[in-house]
Amino acid sequence: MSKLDKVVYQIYPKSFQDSNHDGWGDIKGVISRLDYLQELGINYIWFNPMIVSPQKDNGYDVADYRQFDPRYGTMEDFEELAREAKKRGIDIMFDMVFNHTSTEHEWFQRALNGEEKYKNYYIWKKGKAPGVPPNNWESKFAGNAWEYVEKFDEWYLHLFDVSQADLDWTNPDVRKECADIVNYWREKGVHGFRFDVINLISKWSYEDDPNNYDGRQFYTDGPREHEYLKELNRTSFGQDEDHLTVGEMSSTTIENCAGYAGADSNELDMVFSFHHLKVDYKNQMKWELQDVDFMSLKNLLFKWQVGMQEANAWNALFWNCHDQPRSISRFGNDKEYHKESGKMLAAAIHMLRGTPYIYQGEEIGMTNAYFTDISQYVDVESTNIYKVLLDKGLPEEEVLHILQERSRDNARTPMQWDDSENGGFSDVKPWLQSADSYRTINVKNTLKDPDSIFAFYQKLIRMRKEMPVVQEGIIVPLLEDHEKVFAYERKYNDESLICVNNFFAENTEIDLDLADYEVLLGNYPDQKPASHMTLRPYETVILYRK
Ligand code: TEU
Repeated sequence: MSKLDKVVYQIYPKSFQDSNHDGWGDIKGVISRLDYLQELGINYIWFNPMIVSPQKDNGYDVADYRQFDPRYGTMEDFEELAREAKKRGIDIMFDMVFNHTSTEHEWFQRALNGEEKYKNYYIWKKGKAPGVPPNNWESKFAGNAWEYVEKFDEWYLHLFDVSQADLDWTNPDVRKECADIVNYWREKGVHGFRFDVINLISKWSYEDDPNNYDGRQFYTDGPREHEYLKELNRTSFGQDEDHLTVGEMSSTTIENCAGYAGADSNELDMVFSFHHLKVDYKNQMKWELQDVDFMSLKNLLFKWQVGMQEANAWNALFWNCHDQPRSISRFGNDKEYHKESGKMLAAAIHMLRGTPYIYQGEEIGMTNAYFTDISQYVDVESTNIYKVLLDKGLPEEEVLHILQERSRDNARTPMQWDDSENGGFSDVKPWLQSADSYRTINVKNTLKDPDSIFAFYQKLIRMRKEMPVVQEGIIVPLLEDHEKVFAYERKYNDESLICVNNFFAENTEIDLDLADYEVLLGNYPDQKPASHMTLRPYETVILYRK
């Protein structure tokens, strides 16, 4: 199975490297940084969408699935990128956004013009009464999820921004269009695909959410999900032996993911699930802060690891992506223990069973942006919620604090290459300003330091490439009741690998039968395996026995 030794690196192209002095990252910029990625050792790059889009949601509002947005470059640039990447043993994964299109997409425009064929590509309903939407569902980006179109006296569904109209997957023409798009990119040599919020494409029904919540129970993991994914697999990427696919699953369950990413289910290779990234949400609410609930974090990671293993299904492993605040600021300590906690988080996730994803800048320990003014934010979700929270009566200071912790822009600030202005991302003002930390946390400094977070990631990646126990070993949770340590074993034939991780800034003790193990890797120089060990702040140790 080809996915076993893969490590995927996610590039947010708008923020990676500008080559033509417009403050906007581009394909040529990526090409100029491929040597860096080769040095890191990754073998796949997932690109967030670079196709034509009005950028209301940074490319997740697609206006043309087959053309690059000229701000990123041309098809020739892309072909050069693919060639240059291949030379370095790197494959390419594209993001397919099929739950919705931009309202500027030709299909939606033709729908608005009254062409029945295209109107049927989207989801339209009558209102409950004049001026009253069809139901009480809420958009993920705040406000009601329906928009009224006077011409039809009907409302269209948008689970995300009002400019992102949901496609109607019950329509076979829509399914065919999506498969054709995947096939178009396959012909261009792309064999990796990430499917955006793909478990929202099949809706259950359109009734009111009785709990006055956002309605997700009626549009998540719907009745025809597995059927649609099997069909897409059959009619597109499944025809390539060497494909790599991952579905982004919103509020899903292990039972459903066992199908989405089951070894024999002919749907996808793996899934992103997000339960472990909500352990600092108070009452499950993204915009209500609480400290990380470490025991929930542990339990969720174990539950998914063991649950997916029992189902013979496969996880994508990650702490970061373009929608999440930076893990080092969230689960680590981005000040006193920057290096220690950056490495610990890396080991904790990379030794698990599944395929690891590294989000740009994670490998050098990039931190949250710590913006102090709303004018610094660009993200539509952040700017919308800012208004909503102010309207609710929260003081501005508190709202800004919430955004510092939760805004998606924390992940989207420019990649930090060096300590020159804008961190070497661009020599003009970037579309989103750099985080101040670029002055010290940057690639140039990192590469000078043999003991860097980057060097640690290189070692973890090499271990996955070389060690069957990392690729295929079964997972066994350890120290399940320990309140500070996340520990587990991977077993493969006679081999055993144990990874222990202290998630706190204080020393803690562990008792494990480790006397005949050797230390493979750790973030403190002098750890000795023993049946009783003291782990220092954010210490990680990877131990091995054959
Ligand atoms: O995200 C799906 C999604 O629901 C969340 O990650 C979302 O960004 C956040 O939790 C809302 O609170 C995907 C993409 O990754 C994201 O960038 C897009 O904005 C979204 O779909 C719409 O296409």
